[in-house]
Amino acid sequence: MQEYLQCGRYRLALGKADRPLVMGILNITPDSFSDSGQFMPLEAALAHAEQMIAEGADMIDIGGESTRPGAPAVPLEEELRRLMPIVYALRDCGKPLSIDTYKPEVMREVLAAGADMINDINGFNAPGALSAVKDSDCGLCIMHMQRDPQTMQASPQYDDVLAEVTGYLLQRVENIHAAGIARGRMCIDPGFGFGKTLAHNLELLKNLEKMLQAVQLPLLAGMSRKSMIGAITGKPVEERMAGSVAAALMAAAHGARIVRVHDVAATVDALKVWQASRMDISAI
Ligand code: 7PM
Repeated sequence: MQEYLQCGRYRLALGKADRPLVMGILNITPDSFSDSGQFMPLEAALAHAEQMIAEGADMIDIGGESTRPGAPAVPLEEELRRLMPIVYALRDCGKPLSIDTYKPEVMREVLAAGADMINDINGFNAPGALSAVKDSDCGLCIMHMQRDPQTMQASPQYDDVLAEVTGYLLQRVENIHAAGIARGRMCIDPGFGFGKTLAHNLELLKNLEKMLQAVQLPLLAGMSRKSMIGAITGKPVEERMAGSVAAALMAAAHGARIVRVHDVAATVDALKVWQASRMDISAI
């Protein structure tokens, strides 16, 4: 198994004995501030990023388009208008910047501005996505999604969710590699909640190591505050921190090397305790 992830200006160590890296979610879509209807002011976004870094985030994931189930697509110009000032303002923050986008034009712009990783919920399937990332040294997060954000949660169906998601990721990794992109730049993501029922999500979570065994690439897990946590706990989105932390720990225990979370401080604490409990006390 690959022990590092090449990520633009950074080569991230993902050692097996260590805890997973924590990717802090910086959401700049209007939905995250439902009362205003405005997108997040630049100062608020920067303050949030700095806070997550102070809390121990290893990388920052910036999303300019809501991928909430049923959400309408955001036009290219609007996505760039939201993202670019933040990318410029944060590029020297000392942590790798990941951009959550599936649009090749956005990939090109943010990479030219200094972004280190492209996190594509669409698995780099858009025409032009691979050529947009090829000539940089950026990291790629390759995620599985069934159908698209508008329709994915209507009635997700699989004969064998683990085999189908694993097979998809294996095939994408092969295609992306064949396009001339090194495996050392790639990580995979089962895409929790992206065209999956609770049963599908749990089947994937319980079997992450099988997926890792098959694909042999670092795995990123994103369950933070998602409806699967709400379905298990019966809690609304603003009360899902403890459930989300538990999910991040379980993903770590099943071999995830990066966890994508909103609640950085709580997750880092929990992962430190998890890590400490796995090793000799003299090593702390
Ligand atoms: C509204 C609802 C906004 C849901 C955003 C979301 C993942 C991701 C997202 C993930 C990777 C969220 C989602 N989820 N990228 N982007 N993996 N790689 O809950 O699971 O954060 S967006």
